[in-house]
Amino acid sequence: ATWRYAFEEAITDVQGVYATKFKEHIEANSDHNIQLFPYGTLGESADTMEQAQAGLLQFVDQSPGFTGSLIPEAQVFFIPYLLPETHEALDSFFRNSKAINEDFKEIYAQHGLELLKMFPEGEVVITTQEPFEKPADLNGVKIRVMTNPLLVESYKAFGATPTPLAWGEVYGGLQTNIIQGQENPLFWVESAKMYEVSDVITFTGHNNFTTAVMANKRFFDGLPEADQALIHEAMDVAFDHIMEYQKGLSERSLEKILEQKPEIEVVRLTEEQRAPFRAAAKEVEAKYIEMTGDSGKALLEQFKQDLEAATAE
Ligand code: 6CS
Repeated sequence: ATWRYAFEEAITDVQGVYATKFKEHIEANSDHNIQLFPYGTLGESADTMEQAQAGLLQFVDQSPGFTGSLIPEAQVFFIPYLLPETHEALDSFFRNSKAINEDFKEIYAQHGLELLKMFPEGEVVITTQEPFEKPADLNGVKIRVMTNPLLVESYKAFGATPTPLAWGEVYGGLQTNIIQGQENPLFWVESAKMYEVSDVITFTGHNNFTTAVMANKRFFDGLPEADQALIHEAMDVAFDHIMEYQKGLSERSLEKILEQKPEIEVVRLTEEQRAPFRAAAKEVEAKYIEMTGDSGKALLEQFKQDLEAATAE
């Protein structure tokens, strides 16, 4: 059969590289074909999620940044400074976390989705027009965020004016000054040419961009066991590949950005400067609990336990 798989980026970006590896493994080991739909070919993230839930797509990559209103618990990824910063700890966390591999799987299943894999895409930086080093510097600055209620709370706690927008509106919004900043990993700042419409890149260390790949659950449940096993195997192969692929990716992307725009200002907030942003995380965590209740609270506890295990290694 031909299976349709949509993702939120170009074929040469992290989600595209992941999807390509998955496709190669499936096609090399079965008679099935995977048809890939990069960003823009089927609409925005919200559109492809609807298509996956309706069974028009068999696979979809949608980041929790857009899943937050459908699945409130998925907002846990936007509590600032929660995820570890090192590659090793992230790798271990995503591989071994019970919250991710069991608890979230159940939660997504309630929405007709078979969660297959979550993986990190890279450290998030903030791009702006003016430099900032403390929350007060962000007062009145409109920062675009993905359409995720908790991400809105994060940027409020950071002192900014958050503006949730679909991806397609970001470049134009920066160009016309409807927004003055946005957050994303460096590979995306480079490939989507965010640097053309931003003057400052700031490392705050507050997050890593997480994404999720899932299948339509009815489709997945109806497959023979051998196909289900092959899909899981291909997801594992793609995960290994993408973790390897990401080594040095941020550094390479920053070099390319600096080649294109040498005058862009790169700021790395010191630990001291990060302290008030770190402190804001408490407030955001409280909002998360408010929004998700007992289910979110239990998930966060498991999440923290898994993080501890991953960073202790
Ligand atoms: O900021 C966004 O909306 C986009 N960022 C990334 C890294 N991937 C896809 C997403 O649409």
